[in-house]
Amino acid sequence: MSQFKFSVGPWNVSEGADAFGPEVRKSIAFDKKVATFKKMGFDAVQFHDDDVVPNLNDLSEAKIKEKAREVKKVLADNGMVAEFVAPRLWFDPRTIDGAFTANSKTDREFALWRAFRSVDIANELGCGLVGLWFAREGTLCAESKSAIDGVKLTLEAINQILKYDSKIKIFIEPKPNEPTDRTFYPTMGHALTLSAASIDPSRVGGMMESAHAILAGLDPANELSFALAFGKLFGVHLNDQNGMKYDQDKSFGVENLRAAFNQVKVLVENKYGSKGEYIGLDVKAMRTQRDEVCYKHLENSMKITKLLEAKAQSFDYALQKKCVAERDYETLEMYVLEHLMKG
Ligand code: XLS
Ligand code: MG
Repeated sequence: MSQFKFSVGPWNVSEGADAFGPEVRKSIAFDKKVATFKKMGFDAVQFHDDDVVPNLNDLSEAKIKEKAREVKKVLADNGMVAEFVAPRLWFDPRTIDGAFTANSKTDREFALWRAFRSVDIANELGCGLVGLWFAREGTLCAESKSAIDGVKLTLEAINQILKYDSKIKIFIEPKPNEPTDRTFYPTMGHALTLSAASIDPSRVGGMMESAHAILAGLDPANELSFALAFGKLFGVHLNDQNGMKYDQDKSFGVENLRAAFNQVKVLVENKYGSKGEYIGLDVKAMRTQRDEVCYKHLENSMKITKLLEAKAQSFDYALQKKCVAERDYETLEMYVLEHLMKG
């Protein structure tokens, strides 16, 4: 029996378009996706603000809340809940040059308006958690912004959100680049520094995405451990990445099995999930997947997580203790590999 509850966003089941080619699969209606997620064993859905309320820029705050309540009913009808709501601060023309760090004051005000609406939507969905992935908080040309001012502007925005709602919790999802050339917040260390500097550090934590850590040249399990050490791991996006290139959002564990095991093991050992946290997936089906098999990447990622969870639960800690005492880490390393390769 898994200790984990799983969550997934509707964007994980996409039509397969990429930067070099158009859509290859049919669109699937949101309520159909939710029903399938439930059948697959997911417990929660994670959202961008406009996944819940399309075209929210054109709606009143009251209408936005009303639409959010309709989605909450779809979730409830399927026995599902919401994990978090993330403002999509990278699509709108007013976020071309960043959101909280945009050079235009009116663009920064728009970004804050969207962040406040994500708080409203999260409250209507009953999840109380807002996710900030700083997609364009950085520069394409280093001289276009001051990184120092960027950090201060972002901190001010986080504080504004914390003041807007005295209960909302925020996670920051660090990523070193893409779509921007250099972000101001590449690692979990940057995320938790913003937390510590905020007006309420207890309500600001981190979300670790495996591929983002790999793109930063870091070890995902150690990024998790850094947040866990401070009791600030509010979420995860487990996936995988084949080296330093564009963000591939590959199925969890398919490229770096040892690194995937280390991630699951640190989550198991630290009872991740015992305070209501979810194993979130942020994975894309290969563009080659046909419509009939367009959920396979989610099924595979969940299965690999559970298989590695069983490996973590059957780990020989007595042998680990002996090898550490004898400082024989080669034997320990070989044990781990044999443990993973054993049927
Ligand atoms: C990018 C982010 C994005 C959403 C959800 O990796 O995870 O998918 O903002 O956080
Ligand atoms: Mg992600």
